[in-house]
Amino acid sequence: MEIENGKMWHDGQILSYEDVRVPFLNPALHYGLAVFEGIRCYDSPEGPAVFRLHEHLQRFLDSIHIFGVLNMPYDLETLRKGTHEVVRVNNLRECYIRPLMYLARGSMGLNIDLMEPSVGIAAWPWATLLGEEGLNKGVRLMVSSFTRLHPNVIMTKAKVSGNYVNSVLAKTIASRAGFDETVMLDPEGYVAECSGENIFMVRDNVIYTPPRASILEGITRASIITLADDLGYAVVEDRISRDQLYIADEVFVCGTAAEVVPVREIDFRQIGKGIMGPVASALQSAFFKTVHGEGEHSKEWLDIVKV
Ligand code: PPE
Repeated sequence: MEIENGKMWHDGQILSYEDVRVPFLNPALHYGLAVFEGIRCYDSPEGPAVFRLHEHLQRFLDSIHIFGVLNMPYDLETLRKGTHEVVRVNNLRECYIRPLMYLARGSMGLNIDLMEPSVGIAAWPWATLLGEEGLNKGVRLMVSSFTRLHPNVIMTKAKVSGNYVNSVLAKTIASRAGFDETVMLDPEGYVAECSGENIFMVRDNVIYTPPRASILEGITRASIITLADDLGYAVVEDRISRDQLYIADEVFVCGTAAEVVPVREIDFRQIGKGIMGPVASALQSAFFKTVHGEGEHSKEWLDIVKV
């Protein structure tokens, strides 16, 4: 499927992309007033399986609630049915799913109460974000000179499109400098997250990850914490400094688009042995088993699309 030839759900209808009319004078485009989700669907013996769809759609509604939009017209079940429909009409077995609520119509001022939301859900096949090689051999990170968002400037729990300017600034410099991703520090200088992933480190067989206050509460992150617990690892949510990352035995990052990716180098310092470590490897395997319907949590976490 060519991405531009797909069909999408838009305000309750299935349309081709070119049939969706987005007016130029729309506040979402001008001010970044939109909220999105990123969800993956994996092939499984029972059919296309959407990973933690309920949790993603709940976070979508939570983001809209945090953002303060009072006139969101769709509930979770409507969005769930729309998501299934998009996977079905595009004949997809494995894909990335992108719901977006955007303030499409109404006043061009800055008062969201004068704007009306529209919601679209698109889906397309999307390879793992940081590359197959990164998934196996590890990626290289740099610490960004941009600070991650302060929760009283832009709220980090909401996946608001405008927030991603911060991620784009950080990621673009890292890419131009030849790195795969960038680690962002919070306003106090502690490790927060990457431009599009949460981060974990391992030291003496204990897994550490930054606390939730200044990060996006990743659904992959929550899943990894559960899988780590199943495997008998202690997981500690604690502040982490950049030099604690440098001396970790292992570092790995995770997110819907990136999946579970080992880190082999940060700021030109090798991490651990410079290859995927045993903890990242065990968790990556458990994650892929689960999303493909073969894990202990598969039944609970996969929403099967009837084709
Ligand atoms: N932090 C940020 C800033 C973030 O954008 C993501 C997801 C995560 C953590 C991980 O969250 P979760 O997907 O629930 O485990 N980033 C999305 C967008 C990536 C993109 O490049 O676009 C994603 O992975 O879908």
